[in-house]
Amino acid sequence: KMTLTDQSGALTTVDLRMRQGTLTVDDIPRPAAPDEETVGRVRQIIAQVRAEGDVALRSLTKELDGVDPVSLVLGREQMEEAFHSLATELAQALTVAHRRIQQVYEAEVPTSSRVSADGITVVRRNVPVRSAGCYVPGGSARYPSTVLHTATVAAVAGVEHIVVATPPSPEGSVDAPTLAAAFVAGVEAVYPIGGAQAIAALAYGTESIERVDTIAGPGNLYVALAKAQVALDVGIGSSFAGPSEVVVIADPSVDPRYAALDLAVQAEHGPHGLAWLVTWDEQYLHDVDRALVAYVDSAPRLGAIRSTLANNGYAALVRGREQALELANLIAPEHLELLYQDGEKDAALVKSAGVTFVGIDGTAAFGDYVAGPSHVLPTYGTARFASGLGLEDFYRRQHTVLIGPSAIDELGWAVEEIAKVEGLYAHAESIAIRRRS
Ligand code: HSO
Ligand code: ZN
Repeated sequence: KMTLTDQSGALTTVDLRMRQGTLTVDDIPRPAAPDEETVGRVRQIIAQVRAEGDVALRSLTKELDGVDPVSLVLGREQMEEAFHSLATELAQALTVAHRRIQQVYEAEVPTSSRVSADGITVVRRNVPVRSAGCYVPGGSARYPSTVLHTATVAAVAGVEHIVVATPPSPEGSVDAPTLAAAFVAGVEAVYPIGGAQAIAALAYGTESIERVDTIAGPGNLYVALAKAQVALDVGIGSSFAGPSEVVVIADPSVDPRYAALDLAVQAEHGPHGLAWLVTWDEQYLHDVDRALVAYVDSAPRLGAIRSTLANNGYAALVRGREQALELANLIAPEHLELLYQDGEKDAALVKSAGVTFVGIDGTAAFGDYVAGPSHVLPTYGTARFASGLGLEDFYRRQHTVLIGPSAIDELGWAVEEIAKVEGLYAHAESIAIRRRS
């Protein structure tokens, strides 16, 4: 295990400079796994929604969110009205963010492929799912940006029906910025329903809510557990977008207050986030830590930041860039910042991160809103094998195999050989009969 040396400031210091041998994934501290009781509660909620539909959605929302939804479905007119109610700057900001996300994904639309050899032609097509449900978290913040960062990707992928579920506002509706973002992104309906009950409704449908083919978007523990439980019935994507995480690799070429704030950026999503400062300069580590303490003391979201930092806030002292990147790859964070001069060439050495920001102005806040790539990203170390939300989350890849007249002569023998060794005689005979006639 790594030795956690002290927690005098905001971050727990980890000194890796003298460490011999390479670090492994098991050296990285991770938050604890969910308990059985929560898993069971989620199971009950899903069963209740499946059994009672709208009635369950209303009573669970009353019980868990403390509000009565004014309506279970909000339509395009309400979204449009919300959009026109916004201050011009906000409406423009949402529009700019939407346009940039759209540009990034339009450039990524894959071309279909076609390969012909030995009498067989294989065609690959990307077929969008018919409908997608975007889950947009609520809680202590609201997330119009998450509407854009999910629905826009689905729309570029060609999904015909896109809906959003999000926890209700205190009035039992959905706040105007979130509704407006849904308008901008071309969403068909917004449901003021959150948590496991929303996931159940999207997966199985109710009287008012049509079931979808795939669910995208981040969520809290309840949402994550609910997705895992409905995964045989609906697409849930491959990455786990849980509490926000950031690793900031920085050195004295950057104002320590920048690094401190960038740690606070993801920590303020709290309470279960993860924030690491990684540096090779001991004095700088203390400067950032001090700047972070100074910020946190007056921060509006002090509670969330503190709880993230207290549980999962680390400052690692490393020998240099190489060890910094090695550590970052093991942490496999949702966001990685190379906050120093000439970071660009190091970016190629990053293997495991949801997204990497390079440059001294490379705050992940750009990515959360306007950079373009979806901010729905793998957390909890899943960046080791998963990617951020992308077009693939809304496509099925399908192959069409055209067997031409010469294939029997050219390849039939190979099928027979392998079928025989596997002892699968019908397989072999389906070819043999054709070769004989
Ligand atoms: N940092 C979050 C996304 C977000 N930030 C939305 C602000 N609003 C997960 O990447
Ligand atoms: Zn954020």
